[in-house]
Amino acid sequence: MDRFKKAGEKEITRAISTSFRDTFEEYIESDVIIVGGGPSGLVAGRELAKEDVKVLLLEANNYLGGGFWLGGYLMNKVTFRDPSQKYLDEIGVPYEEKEDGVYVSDGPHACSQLIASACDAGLQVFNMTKFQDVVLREDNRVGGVVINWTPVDSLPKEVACVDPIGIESKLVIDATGHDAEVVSKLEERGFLETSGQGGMWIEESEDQIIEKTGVLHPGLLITGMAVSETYGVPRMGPTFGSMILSGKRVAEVAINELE
Ligand code: 48F
Repeated sequence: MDRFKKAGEKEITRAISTSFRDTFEEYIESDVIIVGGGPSGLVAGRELAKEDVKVLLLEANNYLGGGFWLGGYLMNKVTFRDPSQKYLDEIGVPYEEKEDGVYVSDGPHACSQLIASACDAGLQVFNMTKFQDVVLREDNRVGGVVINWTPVDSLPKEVACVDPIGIESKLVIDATGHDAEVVSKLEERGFLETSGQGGMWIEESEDQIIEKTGVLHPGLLITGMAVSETYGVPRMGPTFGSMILSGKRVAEVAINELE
């Protein structure tokens, strides 16, 4: 058997730190920052990266995927209503038709394949990174985000008083799901008012989410369940077609905005 090439602690640590530093420096300024790595954020990231947009996705957890690993009630089967299953063909996820126009995939397979295809397209990810606040410019335009490492941000202030940092972008996309974290920072400042989602009605909800996906405030776009929370769309429940198509839609709108 071949022996590993000689390289010890200092080489390994230097490789990690220089590589991280180079990437970090490159993404201090991006075209688009996506906050949240669930299905809508990942699709948006993939679509933007495919068009050579410089796009950074921030995720508070170590793992990406948000609610896309499970399909509801801890059952790991994810559903897609026609025509959203066509996106699964594009990223190579197998599925079967279980009800008329209702397609089902394994959650872990669909989720991991979406993550891989987004990274393959060129999406850059900072995980364990928590969005804290917005950067605001003239006329209250969103011009970036304030971030900290998740473990630091989660400690009580008395234990870890560590200032966050700001990174800049032309556009920010809120893909934080039910939390709608970026939107809520603008609401706290009185720039807009959200409604919170309505009672469950899957058929109505999915179409409304796509319709209302897009620009919410100068510099800020919204996608996925953040749309539902912002506009008071009926609760959607455990299906994912509109998360996929909302991610696609927000990427199209972002590209128009950048032009
Ligand atoms: O919740 P999530 O999957 O949002 P989504 O893309 O999809 C919603 C569905 O999964 C499901 C549903 C419809 O089927 O109801 O819930 O709209 O992913 C949101 C991601 O944002 C991250 C969070 O960890 C998750 O991975 N996130 C939330 N707050 C922050 C954040 C924050 N402050 N900073 C960084 N990431």
